[in-house]
Amino acid sequence: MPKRRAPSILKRPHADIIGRTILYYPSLPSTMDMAKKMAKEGMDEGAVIIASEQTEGRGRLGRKWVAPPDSSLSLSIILRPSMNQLPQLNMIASLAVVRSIQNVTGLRPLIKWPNDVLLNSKKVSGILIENVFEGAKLRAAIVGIGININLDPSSFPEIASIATSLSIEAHRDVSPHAVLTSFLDALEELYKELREGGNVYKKWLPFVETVGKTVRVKSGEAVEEGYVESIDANGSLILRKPDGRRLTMIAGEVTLHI
Ligand code: BT5
Repeated sequence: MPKRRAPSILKRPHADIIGRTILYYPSLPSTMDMAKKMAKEGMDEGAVIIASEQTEGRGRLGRKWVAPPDSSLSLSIILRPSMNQLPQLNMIASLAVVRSIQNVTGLRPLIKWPNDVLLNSKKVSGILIENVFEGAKLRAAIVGIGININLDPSSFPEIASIATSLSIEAHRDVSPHAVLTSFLDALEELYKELREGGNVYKKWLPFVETVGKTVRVKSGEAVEEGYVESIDANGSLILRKPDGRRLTMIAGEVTLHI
């Protein structure tokens, strides 16, 4: 087995929480697992684990996340929120991705419920949040972010028709470092707001493209169709069925805009 190379340690001296410590690895199976391990060992809140290459990058439900070397930003952040802040973590993470893309490229991304960031209706970023519990106590939330920077999706048949990258949409090379810095700044601002009891939901909702569409949503074995009336402050989808019934869906895949 190849020996894992030690990370470079970077600092953001001006940071209060996010990125006071940044560990940059040339290659990891997944930044999620390294961040989880470190969170269990007591690593500070806000630590960022970045990998230039992930050999087993993952999405939700064990799906694969494609991120060949030097094509993407792949990182996980250790946060220690309270239980009642958890529903808004996905919101602050996706909003921070949106803001960083806007800042660096001038493009206007949208959010597809629950966790995709889109440009021109194609996925440019995905977010994965995994919680670490000790008994019933929340020890940490690991926020994983993948952003396609210079990725060429046409080389990967499984995502060729659904994915895009910042360089494709901006028609130029995009600096991963610029996106990273802007993302960490945005996340820090939003996380502080969340901790101070601010309302992130109202800022996030206008960027969600799924509201007002007629969709098919798959959640576990269940498949539901209907009109998306709204998304509530916990991030659940409010679906109006053709028979008039209203459904609240906590998680799921929007597979089709009918
Ligand atoms: C996600 O899952 O979108 C969450 C992805 C999180 C990735 C980050 S990278 C850093 C950290 N470490 C990890 O190991 N993971 C996190 P989900 O909603 O389940 O979407 C997965 C689906 O997105 C796949 O089944 C593909 O269809 C598609 N996909 C895979 N790679 C992609 C890419 N690079 N760009 C766009 N779509 C992709």
